[in-house]
Amino acid sequence: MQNTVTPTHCPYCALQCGMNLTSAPDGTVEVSERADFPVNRGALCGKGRTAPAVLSSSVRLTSPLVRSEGGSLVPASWEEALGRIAGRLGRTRAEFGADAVGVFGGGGLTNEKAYSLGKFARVVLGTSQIDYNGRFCMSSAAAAGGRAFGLDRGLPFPLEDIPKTGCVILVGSNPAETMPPSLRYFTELKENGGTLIVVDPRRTRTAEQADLHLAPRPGTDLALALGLLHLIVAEGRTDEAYIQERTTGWEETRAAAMAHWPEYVERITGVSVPQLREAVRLFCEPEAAMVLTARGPEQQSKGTDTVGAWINLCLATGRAGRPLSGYGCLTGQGNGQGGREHGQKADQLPGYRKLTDPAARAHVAAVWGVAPDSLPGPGRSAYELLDALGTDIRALLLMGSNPVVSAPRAAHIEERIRSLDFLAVCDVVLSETAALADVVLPVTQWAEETGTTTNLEGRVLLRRRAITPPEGVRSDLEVMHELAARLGGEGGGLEKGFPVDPEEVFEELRRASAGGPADYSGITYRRLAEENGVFWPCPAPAAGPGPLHAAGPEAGALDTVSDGPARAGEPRTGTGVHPGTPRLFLDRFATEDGRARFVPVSHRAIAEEPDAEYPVLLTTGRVVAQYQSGAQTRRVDELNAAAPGPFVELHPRLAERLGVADGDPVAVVSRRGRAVAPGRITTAIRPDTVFMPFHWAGEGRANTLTNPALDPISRMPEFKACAVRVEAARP
Ligand SMILES: Nc1nc2c(c(=O)[nH]1)N[C@H]1C(S)=C(S)[C@@H](COP(=O)(O)OP(=O)(O)OC[C@H]3O[C@@H](n4cnc5c(=O)[nH]c(N)nc54)[C@H](O)[C@@H]3O)O[C@H]1N2
Ligand SMILES: Nc1nc2c(c(=O)[nH]1)N[C@H]1C(S)=C(S)[C@@H](COP(=O)(O)OP(=O)(O)OC[C@H]3O[C@@H](n4cnc5c(=O)[nH]c(N)nc54)[C@H](O)[C@@H]3O)O[C@H]1N2
Ligand code: SF4
Ligand SMILES: [Mo]
Repeated sequence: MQNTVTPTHCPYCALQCGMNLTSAPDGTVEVSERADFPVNRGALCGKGRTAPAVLSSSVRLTSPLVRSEGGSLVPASWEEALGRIAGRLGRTRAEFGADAVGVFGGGGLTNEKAYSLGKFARVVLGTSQIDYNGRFCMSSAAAAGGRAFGLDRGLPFPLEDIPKTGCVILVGSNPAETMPPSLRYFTELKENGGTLIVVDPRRTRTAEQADLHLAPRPGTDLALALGLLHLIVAEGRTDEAYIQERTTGWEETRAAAMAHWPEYVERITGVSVPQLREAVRLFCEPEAAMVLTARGPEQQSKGTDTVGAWINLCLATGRAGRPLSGYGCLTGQGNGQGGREHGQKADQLPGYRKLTDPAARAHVAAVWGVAPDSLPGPGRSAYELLDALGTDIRALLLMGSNPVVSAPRAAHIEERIRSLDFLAVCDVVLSETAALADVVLPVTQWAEETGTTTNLEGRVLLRRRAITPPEGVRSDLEVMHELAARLGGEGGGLEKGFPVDPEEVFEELRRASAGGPADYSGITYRRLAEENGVFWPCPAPAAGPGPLHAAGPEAGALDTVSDGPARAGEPRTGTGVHPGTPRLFLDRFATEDGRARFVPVSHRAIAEEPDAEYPVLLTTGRVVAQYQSGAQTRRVDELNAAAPGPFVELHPRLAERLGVADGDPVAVVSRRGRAVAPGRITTAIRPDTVFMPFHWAGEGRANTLTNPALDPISRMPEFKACAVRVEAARP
């Protein structure tokens, strides 16, 4: 037997780097460079390089586990484990109603899984109580993008446009640690004469590359953007012709910005007026410019308005919907983009449709073969759902998240999870959350199964199965198929709606998304393999009159039909095949009148300002060698060697006041709890702020401290700013 080489993509972040996997007859798997994939051109970070370590049976689950009479998790057969889950979910539903059963998904799940999970909740369980961890990720940017542009796609242009623009403002984004291969785009920007501005309370490895680093107090990005807009107006740098032609609502937005004087903004943010002026000059002088946000400004209780303020800055200067200009959000998880489009979100149906829209319900219900009235309405957002566990929600099915580590106010959420009547978790490893479950199902992962993801550029990608999974594990799709069979009730047969073949699921997803904002109907597995990804929207040419909503057309039907009417702003080819849409909004925005909408916003404080008792600000985030809750990467030796545990980053002045030396244990106390980790003293952070990464459980868990105050629109918790007290933790 020979080695086989399979081109595929990394299991982790939203860059979805291309890689080749070589599997040898003896079972070993190696990652090698895949230079033909344009996004990373072969480069990988340490997490991607070491990803095969998590395929090893020594660190993962290979048998279902059930909770024994004695209270411990013991191996069981699939038959028994699936039977228990179906029995308990069915009984909960019968006793307390369908909404007593909750479902929690993840932005790391493939499109096929996310789609099936949303369908499973609504069709099999009949519950409205489904949401997912993407709510903790980029939901504020999604809400602001939808509000301004009528459509939310992470980046409205490919990464390859970045080096060609004149200036990029990166707001609360640290790609040097969170997407290392993407740093090349910013280096090339500078080589081409463009400038990079980084807005971050810490002088990160990314900020070190910047021409200008602004270090605002955490939670004040909204004021900062308003101050910049004020200066843009005062200096006569607005693009009046563009505002006239392509936007609405400027007057109110202008008035709101004029109330934010630069000196006032300096007082709120700590960024000096000369620095504000310099940022305006760098942003406005070139022909084209971009603003990119990530979790810094988004994970705030005013994240939607904050992102809105940065979008306003782009609109006022004519820097959106034009070549090499625009606003974009750098999504986070492997399928952070696709995971938010196909129905695992509380208020959503596939194709980025709204659950409250009667036409959307009718279309999707027809694809699913159910009555539109049978679809439940919108449910609760992620934190609200987790907070309701053990009260309204008695049983939970969880797939693709580890909230015991990653949810805000985690000790409370852990307690809520423990109070459930029943918890079932599908995972690759025994995560901290899986360890609390009544039944754990071991599932296949990236290299062992085929599926699609959608990267931060809106590029839909094909991950291919490269190796045979170990005995004893099954795919998430099989789990849903089997549970549908057992929960189908009288007549049964529901499992037919949950195929185990991912391509079959994708074919149905195409039909369900057809005509929706995130239209995948023109995308096929074959195209994805041949074209190295396709950008949505990519509609299939309409087959005769009327939308593609029949429940039955067979796999090939959508791509053999002739050219239908083109939608405004979308390129067409003469072949009947839509080429996909790398760049959005160049002719018109996705709003009804085609214009972008200014939304007037004003500064407001964070939900929990420091006071005498809790005088310091805590912010949280990531380090390069660990991923998210660490469930996967904490099982990789090389990554643990590079990032062995939690720490508290603090300024020398604060350290001196507390009497702690580098490496001493530091206690951080908030109204939610107390965490202890070694201090890491650095001038790279503001003296009024401490930083903790959130990748670890136990004593150093950052989320013991964080504040679950929610943004009123996106329902995003305020991970990036809360009030704490910091002390030396003497043993
Ligand atoms: N190594 C690694 N890479 C990852 C991940 C991972 O866990 N580890 N996760 C992936 C996922 S899901 C995501 S969402 C992305 C996240 O990617 P990023 O958004 O780049 O990551 P964070 O570290 O959460 O936050 C970015 C920066 O925001 C800064 N910040 C904190 N508070 C504020 C504030 O109030 N304002 C501003 N402007 N900045 C602030 C922090 O100092 C930090 O440097 O990364 C993806 N890539
Ligand atoms: N303090 C603080 N907290 C944060 C953040 C922050 O910046 N600060 N960031 C937030 C953000 S942006 C995010 S995205 C969340 C992420 O936090 P989580 O939602 O906890 O995400 P992961 O740690 O990636 O958890 C994914 C789980 O699914 C498993 N898994 C992987 N692939 C599959 C699969 O195909 N099927 C199944 N069934 N399971 C799979 C993994 O092993 C892991 O246990 O954390 C949020 N929490
Ligand atoms: S940057 Fe992201 S996608 Fe690329 S190798 Fe690292 S974790 Fe994987
Ligand atoms: Mo994320």
